[in-house]
Amino acid sequence: MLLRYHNNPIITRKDIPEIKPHLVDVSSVFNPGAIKHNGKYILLLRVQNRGRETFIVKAESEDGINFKVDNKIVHFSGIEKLKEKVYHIYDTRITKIDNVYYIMFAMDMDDGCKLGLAVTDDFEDYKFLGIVSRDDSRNGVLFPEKFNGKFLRFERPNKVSLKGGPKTGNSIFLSESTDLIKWKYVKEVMAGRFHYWDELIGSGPPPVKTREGWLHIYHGVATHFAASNIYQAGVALHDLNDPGILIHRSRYNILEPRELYELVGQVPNVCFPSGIIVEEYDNEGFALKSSKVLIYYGAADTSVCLAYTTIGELIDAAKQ
Ligand code: M1P
Repeated sequence: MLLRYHNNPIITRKDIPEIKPHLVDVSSVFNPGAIKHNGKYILLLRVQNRGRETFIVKAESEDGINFKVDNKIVHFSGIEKLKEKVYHIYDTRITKIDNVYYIMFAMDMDDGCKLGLAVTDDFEDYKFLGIVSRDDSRNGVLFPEKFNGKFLRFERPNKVSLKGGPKTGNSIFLSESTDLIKWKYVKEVMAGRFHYWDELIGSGPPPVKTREGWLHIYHGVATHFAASNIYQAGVALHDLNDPGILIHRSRYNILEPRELYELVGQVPNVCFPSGIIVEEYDNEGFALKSSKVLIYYGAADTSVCLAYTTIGELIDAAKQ
């Protein structure tokens, strides 16, 4: 039900400028975090070079479609002080809380994949705040407001090992924190539905506040096909006061690999939603049902694509 931008993909490897020595003739760009800052659309791209090393690069746009990619790599200052080796940083999710932007991402390290957190107020200087998960975890998304003085996030512990593949997971947890650094699980909020489109799951972009609940786009992976795992997007609604309560969850996916750029690439059959921009909120901070929504997603772990919808359509899809 999402409407693909007719000229997808909007960013490919060819749009990444040469940033010596790390990014020269890059292989792929995908899974961006997204947010609007000072009226501009910002993406934090995951860019891979031919060594399969991953770097984060910012892209900026006036219209959400035509992006200019920076000619420098994002540096999270302070990360160099970590004693542990960080192999890759990837899959950023951006949440604005009290006028600053928090960026949560996955970090591949010797003892698995951890969640990392950084902060910026201008998308020029970024400060690394720390490793913010003890367990192996990915797809951490912060809520844009506190609940009874506590920060909340959804995250997806990596407890499932696919044959021949990296560790992944089939349940999304709600976690809480008072300082954004130390987190504890509150409860499992969603589990994979075996035999259907979302056997493995993970949150997509950060949740959006609507009058009908927290709108939560997530990715689901169908694993019961011999040749390939199929990554799709779906949507759920959670209780406004207690997001640990799942109210609705879409029976059908809302975006699945159909176009060539989603079917073919570094990892075939992948639509991986990671960024959302909602254009209109009411004066109490709820997304308007009529608001246009831009969803940015990685296609086949190779390029960045855009799809449109509205808040009303997403709510209807969650209820189906
Ligand atoms: O290759 C598809 C995706 O695989 C992983 O997804 P998940 O986090 O659900 O396990 C991630 O590596 C993701 O970046 C990638 O797009």
